[in-house]
Amino acid sequence: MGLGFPLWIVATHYLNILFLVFLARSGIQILTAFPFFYKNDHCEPGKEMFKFTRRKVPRDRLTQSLDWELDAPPWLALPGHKGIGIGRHWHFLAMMGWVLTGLVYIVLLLVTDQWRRLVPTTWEVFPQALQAATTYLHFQIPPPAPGLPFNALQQLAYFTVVFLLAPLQIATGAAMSPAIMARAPWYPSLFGGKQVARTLHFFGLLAFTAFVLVHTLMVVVHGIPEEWTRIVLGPATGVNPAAVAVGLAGLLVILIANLAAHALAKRSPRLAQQLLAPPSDVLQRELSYHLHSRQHYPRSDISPYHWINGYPPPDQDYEELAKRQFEGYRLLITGRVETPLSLSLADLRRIGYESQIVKHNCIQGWSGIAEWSGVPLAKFIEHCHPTPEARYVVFHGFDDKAKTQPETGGVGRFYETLDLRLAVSPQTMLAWEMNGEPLPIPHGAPLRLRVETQLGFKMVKWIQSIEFVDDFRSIGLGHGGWREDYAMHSRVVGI
Ligand SMILES: Nc1nc2c(c(=O)[nH]1)N[C@H]1C(S)=C(S)[C@@H](COP(=O)(O)O)O[C@H]1N2
Ligand SMILES: [Mo]
Repeated sequence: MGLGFPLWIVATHYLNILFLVFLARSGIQILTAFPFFYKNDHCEPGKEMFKFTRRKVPRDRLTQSLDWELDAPPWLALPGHKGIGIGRHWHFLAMMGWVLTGLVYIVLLLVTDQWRRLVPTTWEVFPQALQAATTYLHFQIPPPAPGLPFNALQQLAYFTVVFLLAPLQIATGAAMSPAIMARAPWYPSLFGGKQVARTLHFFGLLAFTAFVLVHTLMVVVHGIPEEWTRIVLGPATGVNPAAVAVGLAGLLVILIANLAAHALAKRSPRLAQQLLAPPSDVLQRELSYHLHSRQHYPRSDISPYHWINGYPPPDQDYEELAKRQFEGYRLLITGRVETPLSLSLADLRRIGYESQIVKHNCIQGWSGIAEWSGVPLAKFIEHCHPTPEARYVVFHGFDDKAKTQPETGGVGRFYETLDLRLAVSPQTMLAWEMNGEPLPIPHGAPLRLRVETQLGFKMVKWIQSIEFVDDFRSIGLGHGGWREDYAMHSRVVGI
């Protein structure tokens, strides 16, 4: 049997194009949220490997990472502008479709003899590929390799993309997940750390793009109507106008799908969040609830600079407290508890005290290592005696986002919710010290949350009160947190 294109190759090839387009465009959206690339996980301004902004990060005044998010052009990024929330939903949805397509493809390759198309079975492939390259450089088309529908250079290129580039792209993607990194800090180190993994992930995008461009060019060079017919019809030879039309229609569907994705994000970001997020929410929940944080970085790994996100509360009541070193601070505990409580920092310290040196991961892409000390949340919750109806813990900040981040149009005080299950997981704590000092105001004084398997926005700073609830839908806009309400993020963020 000749190694033509069976229908399943035609189908997986098409799905691959569809998913790669969505992956690339949403990936660009995500990376523009933090246009700096670092060679280590400290992300110290001025020490970038490269960056996509001319502006310089000031070191003499407070600056939050959100102020550095780019306004991504919608023709390039999905959904465009500052749309990382919906960009992530598209990225993870397309990722799941792409991985599934890839698995079906690989399994079918192996159970048929089609794997011979891609896997070279002789070292001769290298000199033959070189020969083919030379022929191309002389503007001629090399003949197919013996027994193959294409030449040795094509075979090598396809092998590299399927068996090296694609797995590497998945591996570097996983190396950025806070849940995976919290459970297995050695894993991102395989790539030289999270920031190097992020850079490699971006280079992977460039490599895919280069491959697609050259591959498309080659289809044109090898003779567009015949090659095009084969892409659609498989082993057919000659030119089939109907097949050419079907192929073009396939591309048109991809274009329309992209336009529809933009329209959805623009008309109803909320609907986009609710339609697109559920599949990857399942994955994020699995990771977050089953991978427990066990990070113990040495003190020498503490970052010399730690980015912030969220500006301190500008209100008078908060400033009064800060002026007195938070002496009068009382943490209020309300909701579904046997008795409401009001605790001072000294009270909290009597409940428990632990330290942890861990890596923080912001959804925008930056990281930083610090030591955080305070009371483990599991111990604190025991002390609060929540009633059996309590299912979620809500953390309310002092900061009114209408004042500290007016450009989003969001209102109300910052808040986030945790499922009780996640709340009692290891290394989740209420911290009042950072790097052995009282918590600095920009990092959340007097009290902040640490949840080490999650992205940074879950870790509420400037905590004013903690509420146990059986349902979070009546709080804020009802989606489980301020960033879920206004930035369309998912409520559980282990990736
Ligand atoms: N109250 C409050 N907490 C907050 C935020 C905020 O805006 N307000 N931003 C969150 C985000 S997006 C991140 S990444 C972390 C950053 O923590 P850091 O500023 O201490 O580095 O805080 C989180 N906690
Ligand atoms: Mo963040």
